[in-house]
Amino acid sequence: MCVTCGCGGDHQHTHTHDDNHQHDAHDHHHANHDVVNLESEILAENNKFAAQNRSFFQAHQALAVNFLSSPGSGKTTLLEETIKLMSSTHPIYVIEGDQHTELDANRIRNAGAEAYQIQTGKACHLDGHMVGHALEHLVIKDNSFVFIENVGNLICPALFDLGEHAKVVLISVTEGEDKPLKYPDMFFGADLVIITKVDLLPYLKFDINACEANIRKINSKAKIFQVSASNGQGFEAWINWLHSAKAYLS
Ligand SMILES: Nc1nc2c(ncn2[C@@H]2O[C@H](COP(=O)(O)OP(=O)(O)OP(=O)(O)O)[C@@H](O)[C@H]2O)c(=O)[nH]1
Ligand SMILES: [Mg+2]
Repeated sequence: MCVTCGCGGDHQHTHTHDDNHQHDAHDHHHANHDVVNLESEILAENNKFAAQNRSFFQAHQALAVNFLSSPGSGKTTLLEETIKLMSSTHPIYVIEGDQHTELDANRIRNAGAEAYQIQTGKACHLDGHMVGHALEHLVIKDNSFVFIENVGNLICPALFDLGEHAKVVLISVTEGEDKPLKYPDMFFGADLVIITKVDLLPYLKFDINACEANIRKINSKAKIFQVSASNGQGFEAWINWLHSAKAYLS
């Protein structure tokens, strides 16, 4: 997680070449132990905020969905098209997570939904605390949909419960069918996996059956949809899934 990869802001520490030479096996043992303890503390703290968010969503009967993928898989585009189809009949709010910029929140506003942008700075994932703050900036109506677009990253965001009802993991056809095997934590936690940009399949060597088989090796229960935001393929199944998940709340 971020403690290990060094992108966690407050907990960041850097190693120099000289430092590495001075470490002996004993130091490494202690360092690893400290890292494990720190990871546990961070995740335990996160879980408290996630529980608060979960209570908030439940009190408002708001379906909260956490969208996860590598950068550029099509999270914002999927949300834009979803908002265009649903926002006239359902209140939709989007919490956007990116390291920098307000670009995705602006795209969501242009598509017709309220959005709040979290800029994570050094951190490579959203956490429960950040999402709790974002919720203070949105006046969430009852019976709504709250979509949380996580920072594009297939590793760290998998570890952080945000209090969401469902995790939707996207993988685009340009990424390679091996990604579920290389980043198993992300795919293991998914309630739904959406294979995106399927309109591009005729131009690629991507083997979609192999990709689905790889997802199944990691996660035998998640639903898998094939979707294109460019030509609308798969959107009916996706929107139906959202409504079913929402109905399950009440
Ligand atoms: N051909 C095709 N292109 C798509 C599709 N969905 C998204 N794209 C393109 O993929 C690129 C990235 O899409 P985004 O929606 O910004 O991806 P993202 O996952 O939100 O990216 P980050 O927020 O940076 O992680 C854009 O150029 C989109 O137009 C699709 O279904 N088909
Ligand atoms: Mg985006």
